[in-house]
Amino acid sequence: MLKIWGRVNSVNVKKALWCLEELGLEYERVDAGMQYGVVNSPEYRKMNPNGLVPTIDEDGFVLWESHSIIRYFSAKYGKGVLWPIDERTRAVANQWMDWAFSFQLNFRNLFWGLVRTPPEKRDLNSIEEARKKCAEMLGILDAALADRHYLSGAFSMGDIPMGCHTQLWMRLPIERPRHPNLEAWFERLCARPAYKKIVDIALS
Ligand SMILES: N[C@@H](CCC(=O)N[C@@H](CS)C(=O)NCC(=O)O)C(=O)O
Repeated sequence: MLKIWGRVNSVNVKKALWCLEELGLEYERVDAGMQYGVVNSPEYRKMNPNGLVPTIDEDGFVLWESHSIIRYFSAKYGKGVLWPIDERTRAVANQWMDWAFSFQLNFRNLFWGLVRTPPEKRDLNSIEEARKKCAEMLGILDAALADRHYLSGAFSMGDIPMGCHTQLWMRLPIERPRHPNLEAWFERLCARPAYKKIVDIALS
């Protein structure tokens, strides 16, 4: 049985879970990270020496790094769907997956500042700086979506990481510039049952 460790409110865990759900795979999820602990136990560190989530164990095959997990399962079970067959299309999907980590570097200050920091401890300047930088970066995504419904044409693994970050961006109580193509893409993602179940949950 496929096992995955990670709390449901982790954006990187959501990426892996959304992928598994899109592929219709059965799995057992174990709460781990933050208030659940687990990640510092010797057993967990043996699997994932980073002490981070997510980690998967598929019949003894252990893998961590959310985007590597997405790529592995997409290649194994989603050829022609999550895993584009055409090399160039797949390269574009990979490009957006890698870019999501650059976005995440900026987005982290915004999300942690507003959601996981008590109001009296918030650094409002750093939150505003992160909001502006994220808005600017999302302008790049918006432009890329001007001539396509999904980041690499048809829906693929390339949509998963930024799809998860975009949900957080859209649900935060912040000022957002209009990004019509991004908003339309987000609506398309929201129409997917797996996205609704795993990704579009309350912020915490
Ligand atoms: N690049 C890694 C980053 C993993 C990561 O930073 N995970 C965070 C949650 S989003 C974590 O484990 N934080 C510590 C915790 O939850 O205890 C990945 O994408 O899997």
